[in-house]
Amino acid sequence: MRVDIFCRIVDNYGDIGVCWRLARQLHLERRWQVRLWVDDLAVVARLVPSVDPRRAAQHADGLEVVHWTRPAPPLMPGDVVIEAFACDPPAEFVQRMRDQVRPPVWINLEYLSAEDWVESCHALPSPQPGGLRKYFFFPGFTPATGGLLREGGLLAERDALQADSRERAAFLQRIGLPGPHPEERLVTLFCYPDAPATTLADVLAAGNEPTVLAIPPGVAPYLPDAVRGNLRVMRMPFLPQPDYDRLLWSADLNFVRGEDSFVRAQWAGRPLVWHIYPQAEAAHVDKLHAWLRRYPAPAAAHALQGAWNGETAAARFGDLLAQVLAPEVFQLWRRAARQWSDALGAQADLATKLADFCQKVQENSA
Ligand code: TRH
Repeated sequence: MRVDIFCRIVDNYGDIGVCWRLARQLHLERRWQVRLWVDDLAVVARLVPSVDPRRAAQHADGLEVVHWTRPAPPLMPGDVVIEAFACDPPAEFVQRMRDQVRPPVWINLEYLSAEDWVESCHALPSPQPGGLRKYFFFPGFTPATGGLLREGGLLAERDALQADSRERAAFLQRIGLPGPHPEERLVTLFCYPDAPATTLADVLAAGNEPTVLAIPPGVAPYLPDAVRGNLRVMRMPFLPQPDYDRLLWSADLNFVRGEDSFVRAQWAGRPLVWHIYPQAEAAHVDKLHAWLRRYPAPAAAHALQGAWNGETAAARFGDLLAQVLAPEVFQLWRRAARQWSDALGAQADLATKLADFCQKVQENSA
């Protein structure tokens, strides 16, 4: 199968983060020939250093990467067209889709949500001008949704790293985080600017357990790279995606955000705190609570997520954090996080479901 994936970078890294993983998995596990259209190659190069932002057409990691310019290059559509997050492929390309004797299967890959309505909208067709049909594909947390991105060998690789403390130490050393001594707790921090990260650092510094807080470039820039009380703040480089996954697996607690790092932290099987992407009319609040209704963590860990997202004052976040870090609560959370990951891991993954779905639609239209 030949697939065109369209990715428009709205902001940050989540749009390309999701598209790149999907593209790679379709190529590696389904042997699909993938052409990925992206409107901002500089952002891709951040995640995938082998991509050259100055080249309008290139191959990287087994994928064809095309700069989605306006006007777009006049390429012929393949068997499947996936537009990520309703990004609207160019009108001339859609016209070429219409002109095919057998038009491609057209998918709109939607944003992730744990809300119940997702199940009833997943896989619905939407008629388009000129006889085309576009199918809504909704990622989600239940078997009746499109599932979550998860590569075939991911959980086995995670288990191997988590079981091998020497491998973990060598990995952390390689990415420039020497230390975490075996007795040090490792916390990672990836959040939006309005998170109460100062309170996080204060509570960790005043806590009983020595802690390393690893922060990627640009996040909470006001936190100095220094030792304070029981806290060591360490700036890390922006990592390639596979290394970012390994970092999440290596940590005891991960603060993540948006969509893709949020999913990856669930695959780490370790406690996570989610900074949700803010949306108009506070739509994100319902999304946060829909996920919390599914996420099996101790009550204080639930309340902590709301506080991190600004539902209560930063001081309340600090109190809740101190509560969840108490060893007896943290152990419960850690066990629940692993069980949650195992339960999700027993479901089919998004790329598999999407590829199977496209093949079925294609067969039915033959
Ligand atoms: O960067 P994000 O906030 O991205 C998005 C976008 O804002 C998007 O418009 C919005 O719709 C979406 O969130 C919900 O967060 P996210 O989704 O976690 O994407 C970050 C990506 O960056 C993810 O693929 C992991 C990757 N990453 C690395 O590869 N290396 C790193 O060092 C870090 C910190 C992240």
